[in-house]
Amino acid sequence: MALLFYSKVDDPEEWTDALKRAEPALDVRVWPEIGEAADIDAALVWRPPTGMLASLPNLKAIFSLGAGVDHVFADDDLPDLPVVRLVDPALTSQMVEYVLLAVLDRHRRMDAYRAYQARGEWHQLPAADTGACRVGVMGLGEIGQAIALALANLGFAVAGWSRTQKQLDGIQSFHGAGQLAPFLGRCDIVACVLPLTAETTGILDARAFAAMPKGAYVINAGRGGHLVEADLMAALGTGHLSGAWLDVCQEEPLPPDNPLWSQPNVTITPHVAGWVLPRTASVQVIENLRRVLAGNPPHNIVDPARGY
Ligand code: NDP
Ligand code: OXD
Repeated sequence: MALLFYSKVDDPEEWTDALKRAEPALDVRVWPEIGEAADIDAALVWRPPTGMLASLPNLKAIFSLGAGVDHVFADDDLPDLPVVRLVDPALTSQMVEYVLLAVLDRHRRMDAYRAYQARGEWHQLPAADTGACRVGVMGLGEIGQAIALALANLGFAVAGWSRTQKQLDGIQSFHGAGQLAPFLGRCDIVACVLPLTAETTGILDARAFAAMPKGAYVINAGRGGHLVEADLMAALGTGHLSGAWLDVCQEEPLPPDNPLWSQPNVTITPHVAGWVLPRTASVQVIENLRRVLAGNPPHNIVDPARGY
Protein backbone atom coordinates (compact mmCIF):
# COMPACT_ATOMS: atom_id res chain seq x y z
CA MET A 1 0.00 0.00 0.00
CA ALA A 2 1.41 3.37 -1.03
CA LEU A 3 0.46 6.78 0.35
CA LEU A 4 1.47 10.14 -1.07
CA PHE A 5 2.27 12.84 1.52
CA TYR A 6 2.07 16.52 0.56
CA SER A 7 2.28 19.49 2.92
CA LYS A 8 4.39 22.62 3.11
CA VAL A 9 3.69 23.14 6.81
CA ASP A 10 3.85 19.64 8.31
CA ASP A 11 7.09 17.73 8.89
CA PRO A 12 7.24 14.85 6.36
CA GLU A 13 9.76 12.86 8.43
CA GLU A 14 7.68 13.02 11.57
CA TRP A 15 4.60 11.96 9.61
CA THR A 16 6.42 9.16 7.79
CA ASP A 17 7.69 7.79 11.11
CA ALA A 18 4.24 7.96 12.73
CA LEU A 19 2.50 6.40 9.72
CA LYS A 20 5.02 3.59 9.53
CA ARG A 21 4.67 2.94 13.26
CA ALA A 22 0.93 2.49 12.63
CA GLU A 23 1.52 0.32 9.52
CA PRO A 24 5.10 -0.92 9.02
CA ALA A 25 4.31 -2.18 5.50
CA LEU A 26 3.21 1.28 4.32
CA ASP A 27 5.15 2.83 1.47
CA VAL A 28 5.13 6.61 2.11
CA ARG A 29 6.06 8.78 -0.88
CA VAL A 30 6.78 12.39 -0.03
CA TRP A 31 6.06 14.84 -2.87
CA PRO A 32 7.86 15.44 -5.23
CA GLU A 33 9.80 12.14 -4.78
CA ILE A 34 6.78 10.03 -5.70
CA GLY A 35 8.41 7.31 -7.82
CA GLU A 36 5.87 5.56 -10.08
CA ALA A 37 2.63 7.59 -9.89
CA ALA A 38 0.53 4.52 -10.68
CA ASP A 39 1.59 2.85 -7.40
CA ILE A 40 -0.13 5.42 -5.21
CA ASP A 41 -3.36 4.32 -3.54
CA ALA A 42 -4.22 7.38 -1.47
CA ALA A 43 -2.93 10.87 -0.68
CA LEU A 44 -2.56 12.65 2.65
CA VAL A 45 -2.47 16.35 1.84
CA TRP A 46 -2.56 19.93 3.07
CA ARG A 47 -3.24 22.53 0.36
CA PRO A 48 -2.37 20.31 -2.60
CA PRO A 49 -1.38 22.19 -5.77
CA THR A 50 -4.01 22.18 -8.51
CA GLY A 51 -3.81 19.08 -10.68
CA MET A 52 -1.42 17.13 -8.43
CA LEU A 53 -4.08 14.65 -7.29
CA ALA A 54 -5.52 14.31 -10.80
CA SER A 55 -2.08 13.18 -11.99
CA LEU A 56 -2.24 9.99 -9.88
CA PRO A 57 -4.04 7.40 -12.04
CA ASN A 58 -4.84 4.80 -9.33
CA LEU A 59 -5.72 7.13 -6.48
CA LYS A 60 -8.66 5.81 -4.43
CA ALA A 61 -9.12 8.40 -1.67
CA ILE A 62 -7.92 11.83 -0.57
CA PHE A 63 -7.18 12.36 3.14
CA SER A 64 -7.05 15.92 4.48
CA LEU A 65 -4.23 16.64 6.90
CA GLY A 66 -6.73 18.55 8.99
CA ALA A 67 -10.35 18.83 10.09
CA GLY A 68 -11.08 21.27 7.27
CA VAL A 69 -11.27 20.24 3.62
CA ASP A 70 -11.62 23.64 1.92
CA HIS A 71 -7.95 23.40 0.93
CA VAL A 72 -8.72 20.17 -0.99
CA PHE A 73 -11.85 21.51 -2.69
CA ALA A 74 -9.83 24.57 -3.79
CA ASP A 75 -8.24 22.28 -6.42
CA ASP A 76 -10.19 23.03 -9.66
CA ASP A 77 -8.97 19.75 -11.13
CA LEU A 78 -9.94 17.53 -8.20
CA PRO A 79 -10.61 13.89 -9.14
CA ASP A 80 -14.05 12.54 -8.18
CA LEU A 81 -12.92 10.47 -5.18
CA PRO A 82 -13.88 10.24 -1.50
CA VAL A 83 -12.47 13.17 0.48
CA VAL A 84 -11.87 12.29 4.12
CA ARG A 85 -11.22 14.68 6.99
CA LEU A 86 -9.52 14.18 10.34
CA VAL A 87 -11.65 13.99 13.45
CA ASP A 88 -9.04 13.83 16.16
CA PRO A 89 -9.74 14.28 19.90
CA ALA A 90 -6.26 15.78 20.35
CA LEU A 91 -7.04 18.43 17.71
CA THR A 92 -10.45 19.13 19.26
CA SER A 93 -8.83 19.58 22.71
CA GLN A 94 -6.39 22.12 21.31
CA MET A 95 -9.24 24.05 19.69
CA VAL A 96 -11.12 24.06 23.00
CA GLU A 97 -8.00 25.34 24.80
CA TYR A 98 -7.48 28.02 22.18
CA VAL A 99 -11.00 29.43 22.26
CA LEU A 100 -11.08 29.28 26.08
CA LEU A 101 -7.79 31.18 26.12
CA ALA A 102 -9.19 33.93 23.89
CA VAL A 103 -12.55 34.13 25.70
CA LEU A 104 -10.95 34.22 29.15
CA ASP A 105 -8.34 36.77 28.05
CA ARG A 106 -11.13 39.07 26.89
CA HIS A 107 -13.54 38.30 29.74
CA ARG A 108 -10.90 38.89 32.45
CA ARG A 109 -9.76 42.11 30.67
CA MET A 110 -6.16 41.02 30.25
CA ASP A 111 -5.80 43.66 27.51
CA ALA A 112 -6.41 46.36 30.10
CA TYR A 113 -4.21 44.75 32.78
CA ARG A 114 -1.32 44.37 30.31
CA ALA A 115 -1.64 48.08 29.49
CA TYR A 116 -1.77 49.02 33.21
CA GLN A 117 1.29 46.90 33.90
CA ALA A 118 3.20 48.58 31.07
CA ARG A 119 2.49 51.93 32.79
CA GLY A 120 3.21 50.58 36.29
CA GLU A 121 -0.38 51.18 37.40
CA TRP A 122 -2.22 49.16 40.07
CA HIS A 123 -5.81 49.53 38.89
CA GLN A 124 -8.73 47.23 39.67
CA LEU A 125 -11.58 46.85 37.17
CA PRO A 126 -15.05 45.64 38.23
CA ALA A 127 -15.37 41.86 38.72
CA ALA A 128 -16.06 39.86 35.57
CA ASP A 129 -19.59 38.38 35.76
CA THR A 130 -19.28 35.07 33.92
CA GLY A 131 -22.98 34.14 34.02
CA ALA A 132 -23.83 37.47 32.39
CA CYS A 133 -21.26 37.06 29.62
CA ARG A 134 -22.98 35.78 26.45
CA VAL A 135 -20.68 33.75 24.24
CA GLY A 136 -21.73 32.43 20.82
CA VAL A 137 -20.08 29.60 18.94
CA MET A 138 -20.50 29.57 15.16
CA GLY A 139 -20.37 25.91 14.09
CA LEU A 140 -21.55 23.16 16.41
CA GLY A 141 -19.73 20.18 14.88
CA GLU A 142 -16.95 18.10 16.44
CA ILE A 143 -15.01 21.16 17.51
CA GLY A 144 -17.76 23.71 18.11
CA GLN A 145 -19.79 21.43 20.38
CA ALA A 146 -16.75 20.70 22.55
CA ILE A 147 -16.01 24.43 22.80
CA ALA A 148 -19.61 25.33 23.62
CA LEU A 149 -19.82 22.68 26.36
CA ALA A 150 -16.47 23.71 27.88
CA LEU A 151 -17.61 27.35 28.00
CA ALA A 152 -20.96 26.37 29.53
CA ASN A 153 -19.09 24.31 32.17
CA LEU A 154 -17.24 27.48 33.15
CA GLY A 155 -20.59 29.22 33.64
CA PHE A 156 -20.77 31.39 30.51
CA ALA A 157 -24.18 31.95 28.90
CA VAL A 158 -23.53 29.97 25.72
CA ALA A 159 -25.40 29.77 22.43
CA GLY A 160 -24.40 28.03 19.23
CA TRP A 161 -25.28 28.43 15.58
CA SER A 162 -25.24 25.62 13.03
CA ARG A 163 -26.90 24.64 9.77
CA THR A 164 -29.25 22.15 11.46
CA GLN A 165 -30.95 22.39 14.87
CA LYS A 166 -29.04 20.96 17.86
CA GLN A 167 -30.15 19.85 21.34
CA LEU A 168 -27.22 20.38 23.70
CA ASP A 169 -27.56 20.59 27.47
CA GLY A 170 -27.18 24.17 28.64
CA ILE A 171 -26.57 25.59 25.13
CA GLN A 172 -29.11 27.78 23.38
CA SER A 173 -29.31 26.52 19.81
CA PHE A 174 -29.81 28.70 16.72
CA HIS A 175 -29.70 27.36 13.20
CA GLY A 176 -29.90 28.38 9.57
CA ALA A 177 -29.37 31.70 7.82
CA GLY A 178 -32.64 33.07 9.22
CA GLN A 179 -31.44 32.74 12.82
CA LEU A 180 -27.96 34.17 12.30
CA ALA A 181 -28.86 37.79 13.16
CA PRO A 182 -30.80 36.91 16.37
CA PHE A 183 -27.92 34.63 17.40
CA LEU A 184 -25.30 37.35 16.84
CA GLY A 185 -27.56 39.88 18.58
CA ARG A 186 -27.25 38.02 21.90
CA CYS A 187 -23.44 37.60 21.82
CA ASP A 188 -20.88 39.64 23.74
CA ILE A 189 -18.19 37.33 22.36
CA VAL A 190 -18.51 35.38 19.08
CA ALA A 191 -16.15 32.49 18.27
CA CYS A 192 -16.20 31.14 14.70
CA VAL A 193 -15.19 27.53 14.10
CA LEU A 194 -17.16 26.98 10.90
CA PRO A 195 -15.86 25.13 7.87
CA LEU A 196 -15.17 27.35 4.86
CA THR A 197 -17.79 26.67 2.19
CA ALA A 198 -19.63 28.67 -0.46
CA GLU A 199 -22.26 29.48 2.20
CA THR A 200 -19.87 30.56 4.95
CA THR A 201 -17.36 32.56 2.91
CA GLY A 202 -17.35 36.17 4.14
CA ILE A 203 -19.91 35.41 6.86
CA LEU A 204 -18.11 37.68 9.34
CA ASP A 205 -18.85 40.88 7.45
CA ALA A 206 -20.26 44.36 8.07
CA ARG A 207 -23.81 42.95 8.26
CA ALA A 208 -22.81 40.35 10.86
CA PHE A 209 -20.94 42.96 12.92
CA ALA A 210 -23.92 45.33 12.77
CA ALA A 211 -26.10 42.51 14.16
CA MET A 212 -23.78 42.14 17.19
CA PRO A 213 -24.24 44.41 20.21
CA LYS A 214 -21.92 47.41 20.58
CA GLY A 215 -18.67 46.33 22.21
CA ALA A 216 -18.84 42.73 20.95
CA TYR A 217 -15.60 40.81 20.54
CA VAL A 218 -14.86 38.43 17.64
CA ILE A 219 -12.69 35.32 17.68
CA ASN A 220 -11.97 33.59 14.36
CA ALA A 221 -10.36 30.16 14.51
CA GLY A 222 -12.24 28.80 11.47
CA ARG A 223 -10.72 30.07 8.24
CA GLY A 224 -9.48 33.44 7.05
CA GLY A 225 -12.09 33.33 4.28
CA HIS A 226 -14.87 33.66 6.87
CA LEU A 227 -13.77 37.19 7.77
CA VAL A 228 -14.00 40.29 5.61
CA GLU A 229 -10.93 41.98 7.05
CA ALA A 230 -11.79 45.46 5.75
CA ASP A 231 -15.21 45.25 7.45
CA LEU A 232 -13.52 44.17 10.70
CA MET A 233 -11.12 47.13 10.54
CA ALA A 234 -14.09 49.47 9.93
CA ALA A 235 -16.11 48.03 12.85
CA LEU A 236 -13.07 48.32 15.13
CA GLY A 237 -12.47 51.85 13.88
CA THR A 238 -15.97 53.03 14.84
CA GLY A 239 -15.72 51.23 18.20
CA HIS A 240 -18.73 49.03 17.40
CA LEU A 241 -16.49 46.00 17.97
CA SER A 242 -14.17 46.13 20.98
CA GLY A 243 -11.56 43.78 19.55
CA ALA A 244 -10.76 40.58 17.75
CA TRP A 245 -8.63 37.50 18.18
CA LEU A 246 -7.61 35.87 14.90
CA ASP A 247 -5.85 32.58 14.25
CA VAL A 248 -6.56 32.55 10.52
CA CYS A 249 -6.29 35.21 7.84
CA GLN A 250 -7.36 35.77 4.23
CA GLU A 251 -3.75 35.49 3.13
CA GLU A 252 -1.45 33.21 5.13
CA PRO A 253 1.18 34.10 6.15
CA LEU A 254 -0.43 37.46 6.92
CA PRO A 255 1.60 39.99 4.85
CA PRO A 256 3.86 42.29 6.95
CA ASP A 257 2.04 45.40 5.71
CA ASN A 258 -1.44 44.15 6.66
CA PRO A 259 -2.98 46.76 9.03
CA LEU A 260 -4.29 44.01 11.32
CA TRP A 261 -0.76 43.48 12.66
CA SER A 262 -0.67 46.92 14.24
CA GLN A 263 -4.31 47.20 15.33
CA PRO A 264 -4.00 47.53 19.12
CA ASN A 265 -7.13 45.55 20.04
CA VAL A 266 -6.42 42.63 17.70
CA THR A 267 -4.50 39.51 18.74
CA ILE A 268 -3.04 37.41 15.93
CA THR A 269 -1.66 33.88 15.99
CA PRO A 270 -0.28 32.13 12.87
CA HIS A 271 -2.90 29.38 12.28
CA VAL A 272 -1.86 27.35 15.30
CA ALA A 273 -5.13 27.01 17.23
CA GLY A 274 -5.24 23.30 16.53
CA TRP A 275 -2.38 21.36 15.03
CA VAL A 276 -2.85 17.78 13.92
CA LEU A 277 -0.51 15.50 15.86
CA PRO A 278 1.03 12.73 13.70
CA ARG A 279 1.12 10.39 16.71
CA THR A 280 -2.67 10.38 17.14
CA ALA A 281 -3.89 11.19 13.64
CA SER A 282 -1.78 8.63 11.74
CA VAL A 283 -3.70 5.78 13.38
CA GLN A 284 -6.98 6.88 11.81
CA VAL A 285 -5.32 7.59 8.44
CA ILE A 286 -4.06 4.00 8.38
CA GLU A 287 -7.42 2.59 9.47
CA ASN A 288 -9.15 4.52 6.70
CA LEU A 289 -6.56 3.47 4.15
CA ARG A 290 -7.15 -0.18 5.08
CA ARG A 291 -10.90 0.35 4.70
CA VAL A 292 -10.48 1.92 1.27
CA LEU A 293 -8.23 -0.91 0.07
CA ALA A 294 -10.75 -3.47 1.37
CA GLY A 295 -13.50 -1.73 -0.60
CA ASN A 296 -15.21 -0.22 2.47
CA PRO A 297 -16.14 3.45 2.82
CA PRO A 298 -13.68 5.37 5.01
CA HIS A 299 -14.83 7.06 8.24
CA ASN A 300 -15.30 10.86 8.26
CA ILE A 301 -15.92 11.17 4.54
CA VAL A 302 -17.17 14.66 3.64
CA ASP A 303 -20.11 15.62 1.47
CA PRO A 304 -18.73 17.44 -1.59
CA ALA A 305 -22.09 19.13 -2.20
CA ARG A 306 -22.09 20.69 1.29
CA GLY A 307 -18.33 21.29 1.20
CA TYR A 308 -17.70 19.90 4.73
P1 NDP B 1 -17.67 19.74 11.53
O1 NDP B 1 -17.93 19.38 10.11
O2 NDP B 1 -17.73 18.68 12.57
O3 NDP B 1 -18.70 20.88 11.99
C1 NDP B 1 -19.03 21.95 11.18
C2 NDP B 1 -20.14 22.75 11.85
O4 NDP B 1 -20.39 23.92 11.07
C3 NDP B 1 -21.45 21.98 11.93
O5 NDP B 1 -22.11 22.24 13.15
C4 NDP B 1 -22.25 22.56 10.77
O6 NDP B 1 -23.66 22.51 10.95
C5 NDP B 1 -21.79 24.00 10.79
N1 NDP B 1 -22.03 24.63 9.50
C6 NDP B 1 -21.52 24.32 8.29
N2 NDP B 1 -22.03 25.11 7.34
C7 NDP B 1 -22.90 25.94 7.96
C8 NDP B 1 -23.77 26.97 7.51
N3 NDP B 1 -23.86 27.31 6.22
N4 NDP B 1 -24.52 27.62 8.44
C9 NDP B 1 -24.46 27.27 9.75
N5 NDP B 1 -23.66 26.29 10.23
C10 NDP B 1 -22.89 25.64 9.34
O7 NDP B 1 -16.27 20.46 11.55
P2 NDP B 1 -15.21 20.57 12.76
O8 NDP B 1 -15.92 21.04 13.96
O9 NDP B 1 -14.40 19.35 12.86
O10 NDP B 1 -14.24 21.73 12.20
C11 NDP B 1 -14.75 22.99 11.91
C12 NDP B 1 -13.72 23.88 11.24
O11 NDP B 1 -12.76 24.34 12.20
C13 NDP B 1 -12.85 23.24 10.16
O12 NDP B 1 -13.56 23.08 8.95
C14 NDP B 1 -11.74 24.27 10.04
O13 NDP B 1 -12.13 25.30 9.17
C15 NDP B 1 -11.63 24.83 11.46
N6 NDP B 1 -10.39 24.37 12.11
C16 NDP B 1 -9.42 25.31 12.34
C17 NDP B 1 -8.25 24.95 12.96
C18 NDP B 1 -7.22 25.96 13.26
O14 NDP B 1 -6.09 25.60 13.63
N7 NDP B 1 -7.50 27.24 13.17
C19 NDP B 1 -8.00 23.57 13.38
C20 NDP B 1 -9.10 22.67 13.13
C21 NDP B 1 -10.25 23.08 12.50
P3 NDP B 1 -24.46 21.09 11.06
O15 NDP B 1 -24.01 20.50 12.38
O16 NDP B 1 -25.86 21.49 11.07
O17 NDP B 1 -24.01 20.29 9.88
C1 OXD C 1 -7.51 22.04 10.29
C2 OXD C 1 -6.57 23.13 10.54
O1 OXD C 1 -8.42 22.20 9.47
O2 OXD C 1 -5.52 22.89 11.20
O3 OXD C 1 -7.32 20.98 10.92
O4 OXD C 1 -6.82 24.27 10.15
